[in-house]
Amino acid sequence: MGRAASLPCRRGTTYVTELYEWLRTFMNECPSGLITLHEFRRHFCKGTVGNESAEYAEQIFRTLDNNGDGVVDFREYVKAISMLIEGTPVEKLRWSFKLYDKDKDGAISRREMLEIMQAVYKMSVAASLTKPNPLTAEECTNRIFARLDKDNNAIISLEEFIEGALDDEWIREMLECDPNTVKVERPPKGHILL
Ligand SMILES: [Ca+2]
Ligand SMILES: [Ca+2]
Repeated sequence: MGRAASLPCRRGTTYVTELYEWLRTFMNECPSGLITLHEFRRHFCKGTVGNESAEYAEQIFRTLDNNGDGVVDFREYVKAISMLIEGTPVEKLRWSFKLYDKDKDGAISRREMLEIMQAVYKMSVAASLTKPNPLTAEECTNRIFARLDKDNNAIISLEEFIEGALDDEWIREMLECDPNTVKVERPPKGHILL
């Protein structure tokens, strides 16, 4: 893996580059090789205002912390980053699924999705202000649910999540949860609105 600055800058990699930059900071500041939620949040939220990014950081941390012991080691962290850079679309979607599934019950409820959407939205709000008629986090969650929840049982299973996202570029980009690429503008005319 080269330096973060030399990573290819195609769409969606900004987020990965950022994660990689944090890793470099951790290695300098946490020589124990372990990152606690507190440290992760401190680095993630550096220079940001409000607690939206703190909530989002917490959820990313939970996703990285596989065994839930409140500590992430460098190996877990590096594994996640290399997967986000080189993983297949399905692998990346599996990771995103964990990001949304806060209580780890294997399904995404509307509330779980809305919480993440709201956090990402608040972080992207500066960009969205320039766009006319942005969708709200609620509208966005509703659209994602209408498209992904095929059996209408008010939760999104891993299968529904992956199938639906592979099928629809807008959904996939939204689910990747990259605050840099999240599209909050309304789709162009002619696009089927839900
Ligand atoms: Ca859940
Ligand atoms: Ca369902």
